[in-house]
Amino acid sequence: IRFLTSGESHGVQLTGIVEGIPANLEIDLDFINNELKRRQKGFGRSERMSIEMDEVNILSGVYNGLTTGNPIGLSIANRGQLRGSTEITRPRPGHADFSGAIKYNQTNIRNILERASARETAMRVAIGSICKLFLRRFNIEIYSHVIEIGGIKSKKTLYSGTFLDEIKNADASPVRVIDKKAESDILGEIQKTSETGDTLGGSIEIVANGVPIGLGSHISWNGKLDGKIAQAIMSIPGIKSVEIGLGYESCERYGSEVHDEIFYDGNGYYRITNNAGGIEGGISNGEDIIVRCAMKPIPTLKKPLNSVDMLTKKVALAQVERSDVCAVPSASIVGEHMLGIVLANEMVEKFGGDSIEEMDRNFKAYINYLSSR
Ligand code: EPS
Repeated sequence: IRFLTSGESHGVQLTGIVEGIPANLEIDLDFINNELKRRQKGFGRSERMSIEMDEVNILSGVYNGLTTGNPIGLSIANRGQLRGSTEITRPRPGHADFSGAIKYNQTNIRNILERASARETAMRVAIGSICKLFLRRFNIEIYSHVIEIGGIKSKKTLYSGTFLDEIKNADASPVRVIDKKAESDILGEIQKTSETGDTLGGSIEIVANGVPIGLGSHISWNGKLDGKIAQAIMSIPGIKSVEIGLGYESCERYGSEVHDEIFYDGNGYYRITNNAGGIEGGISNGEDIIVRCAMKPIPTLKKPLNSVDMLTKKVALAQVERSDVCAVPSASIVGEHMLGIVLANEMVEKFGGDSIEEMDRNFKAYINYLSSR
């Protein structure tokens, strides 16, 4: 599966093409649009989110509600369009502004920030939704929740198979935090931060349930599933670290406290811990895949940091744009979709996929094989 997006934050529309989705997959438009709505929510987003009503248009590759195997063309209109705005010459520290303007030889930083904007992730969610529908055909589901914002931590972190039902319900919280006390402290902190003109980051946990043993490979560096996931998640704007399973914490423990012992009973192999986050040697091991990632605070500050006017070379305050105070809840939705795109790609690679029927056959044969091991 490969995909491409185009579009600027305040341009006419976002455009996407995804190739490699097998033929005869049912496309539920309401599901895709609901995923787009989930990304738009979250306490701390800018008023832009009350302007946008993200809805996808399917332009090609789907006929009578089923994929045809052709590349799928998609668009999402921007309501918040901008025409004839003034030039921006004062880069925001932490944004793509400075390096982008130099690299692409642009005097108007707007030409950089319009594409660097996380608006682009709306199209990734549309494409990821198609991948989620596809994964659902094979009983793979992806969920996420926010585990920390601005240093306030949810008590429910380090998922190890025990509270999936609560994660499934994270949409009920305006910040996608499933610990009520942390949720209320975080809401207060976002409100306070917005009043002081500052911004907040946080961290997220994403869980894929139902992934079969054997996606990814140990045989070459670029076939490793954890490597592919890390790249996909790190590509989400603002993400600064990615962990699989126990992640960083595993470097501080004995091996006997990290590795998940293997057991067998009449129903097959099982584990009682999942510190590996469902991946060993770059290969899925049948346990839930657990990805955690940290997002830095948004670089656009209402109370701007020091910068330099790149036209006059004089000291200046950074550009102030309308922006979000905190977009961590939205990033968690984008994370679900980036993980979905990676896993969908691995499923197609392993089970060959010109049509869903062909994949079903291959998948069933593999499940039979597993029961013989
Ligand atoms: C963004 C700034 C804000 C966000 C935007 C990302 O937009 P605006 O500058 O128009 O207020 O709302 O996010 C989206 C539009 C979106 O759909 O997520 C930025 O600078 O990255």
